[in-house]
Amino acid sequence: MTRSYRIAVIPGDGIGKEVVPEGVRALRAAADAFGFGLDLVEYGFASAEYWTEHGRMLPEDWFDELSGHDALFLGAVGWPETVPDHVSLWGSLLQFRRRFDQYANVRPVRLMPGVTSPLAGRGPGDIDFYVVRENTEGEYSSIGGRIFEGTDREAVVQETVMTRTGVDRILRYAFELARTRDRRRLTSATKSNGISQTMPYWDERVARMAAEYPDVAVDQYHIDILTAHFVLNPDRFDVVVASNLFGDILSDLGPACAGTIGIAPSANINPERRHPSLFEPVHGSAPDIAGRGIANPIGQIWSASMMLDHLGEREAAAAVLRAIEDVLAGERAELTPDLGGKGGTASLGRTIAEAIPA
Ligand code: GGG
Repeated sequence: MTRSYRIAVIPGDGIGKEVVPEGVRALRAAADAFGFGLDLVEYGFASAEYWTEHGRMLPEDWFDELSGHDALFLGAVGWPETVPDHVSLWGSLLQFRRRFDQYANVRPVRLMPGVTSPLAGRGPGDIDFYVVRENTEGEYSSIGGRIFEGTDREAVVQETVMTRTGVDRILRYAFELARTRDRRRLTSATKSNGISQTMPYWDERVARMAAEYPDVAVDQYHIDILTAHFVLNPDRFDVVVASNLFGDILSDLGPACAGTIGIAPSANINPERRHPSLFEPVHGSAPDIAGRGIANPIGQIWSASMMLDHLGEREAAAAVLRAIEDVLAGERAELTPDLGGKGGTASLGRTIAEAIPA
């Protein structure tokens, strides 16, 4: 065996703990089938349990510890009963994205065979696009504060930060992705009619970069009407590039239009490969269904496929995705309830792993 990858496995909270083992099962099946090695190191931090024990989400040496891995494989973070959501997210996932400069959050949105879209008359092939979300700045700046707390004059401010470097590099990533696609179309999410400083700046940078990509057709929509078009005309989109918050919202709405958020994967990429990239499903920890064994593991398994692709295991990545497609198109009863089936997390995960060719 010549190739081997060291992967940090971080289940996190809630259904993260249930779907991550299914992602790992698919990874192991792919490694056996395609002849590469895996050194999987599981970490219990970035979870409510860790917070309860240590009063923080991550150990002090987390950056050095995780830097030694080829990639990070995360489930979900958030357990509001124990830790306020902004504390858990800023104490873990957002630290990973920032410190490892994972500035491109790539989220495919695809109506898969066998999955029913809630949008009338849509079938496989009708919805197939990417949301490319800026992942390190924008509305998620953490700059702000409160004054006059507890008085009638109580006030709170939070700033949006867009840097030229930050905007240009995510736009370039999205333009380059659009170039690899048949339709070569890029849509920019804006709100420059209402947000009068940052969004006009975003639009200016889009226009400037578009001149470098004459082969890519570019349009832009204000975020409000863009969400309507996601529902009414999802076939219009190919690559959608958006700021941190807009991208977060669009990448939940897109998969919901394509049947279920439960299957949606994401890759938090450091394109320069100076740091490990992170792979996680789009969904969160879902406290409402955690512990019931019915969470859909496909978002996690598809994220495993994206991780393999990033590591250069292209055939293995394609085989995992094909296994997902085959199972989705097969026996309905095996699927989890969000897909109309009667199956559970582990049984669906096992079925997909067994469909990865040996
Ligand atoms: N698996 C993704 C996850 O745990 N998401 C929690 C969440 O709320 N994320 C917000 C974000 O991605 O900005």
